[in-house]
Amino acid sequence: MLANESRIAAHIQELSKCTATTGEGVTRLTYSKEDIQARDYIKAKMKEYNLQVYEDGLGNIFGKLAAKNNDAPSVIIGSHFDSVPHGGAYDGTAGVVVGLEVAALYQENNLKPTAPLEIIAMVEEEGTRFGGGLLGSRSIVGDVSDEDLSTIKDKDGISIRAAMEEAQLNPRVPRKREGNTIRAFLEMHIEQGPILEEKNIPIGVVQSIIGLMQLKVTIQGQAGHAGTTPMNKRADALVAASSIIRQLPSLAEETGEETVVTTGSLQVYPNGANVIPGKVEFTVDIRSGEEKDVLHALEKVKSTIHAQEVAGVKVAFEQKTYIPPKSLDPSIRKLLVQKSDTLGIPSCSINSGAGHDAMILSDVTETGMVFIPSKDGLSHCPEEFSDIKDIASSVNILYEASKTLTEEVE
Ligand code: HGY
Ligand code: MN
Ligand code: MN
Repeated sequence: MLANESRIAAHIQELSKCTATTGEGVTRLTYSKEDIQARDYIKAKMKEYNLQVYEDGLGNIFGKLAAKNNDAPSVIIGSHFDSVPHGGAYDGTAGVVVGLEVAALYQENNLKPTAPLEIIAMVEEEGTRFGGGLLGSRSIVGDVSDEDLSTIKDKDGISIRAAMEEAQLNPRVPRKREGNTIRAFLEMHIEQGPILEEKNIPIGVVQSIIGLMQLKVTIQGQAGHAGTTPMNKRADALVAASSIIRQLPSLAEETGEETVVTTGSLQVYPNGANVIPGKVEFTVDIRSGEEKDVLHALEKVKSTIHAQEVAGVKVAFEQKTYIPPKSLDPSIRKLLVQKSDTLGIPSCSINSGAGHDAMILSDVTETGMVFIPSKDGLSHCPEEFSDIKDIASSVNILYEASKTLTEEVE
């Protein structure tokens, strides 16, 4: 029995309705009304597929299929279900749907694995609400402390703990999973770039994931009247910020061809048309396949920022995230290629320019990722699209790989 394309399409369709911006892409912030809508759907489907459902101390959803040896380390399949603002219907969601469909295939084929299969839907991978990103997977490996639940807050000053309680989730439940309780983690994700489509290959088996650094920069100037303040008496925070930002593209090019630097978010305070900006906050996202290039670019960004500290302008920055480049497990990669070949599905090796939960979980367990093509290489926008046929192919590969891994119990 192979993946059921209409069931997959229905999951994608139903989850795409869980958005705060209907008609303008998917906006699903962690613990929001839309998160709860999607969460309820995912939990209902997990129960339908005979999974025992629980939510951990950050709100990650797990669905566990009972096994002959229920205490053996689990094979975990899944991804994240939060989104960027006005994102697409496939980023993260498609990987959760793949997990659900693998569970449905176990049920349809009356399979009781020797070691457990767990399906996972993780929160806050994008960092859209609480900043930084990859929070759900970082929590699973033990990187999120009780204090973080109180100190990490969204732009309205609501802490993770308060937001969880508001969403009827329990922050007192354990968050960390010991690595020895996980046999392997498998994640399907859309490529979010043009390579597979250009090569006309339906499956990319991920070799490595780019290193990423995210900074939050604060420029403090002096607010003032736009009309009465002479130009030589201003400490304009937005002029300083824009001087930094316009230098970032050449700074990336100088560092190396794989290095990319992006400012994606910027807030101006007090944000009045007739007020000289007193303060500006913006992000700087630095990525490269080589750790030395990420660190080199960081140093250049820091000196570019400090160079703006003149005439009453003060600068500060906070490192929100740093994850070095990660290579994924060669034995899992080999298994995924083998299963693709056996199923007659063309595949190629690919490196990821996007960050993924897999890069965090690869610190504690053997981890593998497969990509499927993104139409026109687009992602993080409403136009994001991937073919159900390619999602179904990835299900069949992960289903076969999971069956092998759950039977390899010592
Ligand atoms: O930013 C990323 O690469 C991922 O989409 N969170
Ligand atoms: Mn994303
Ligand atoms: Mn993603």
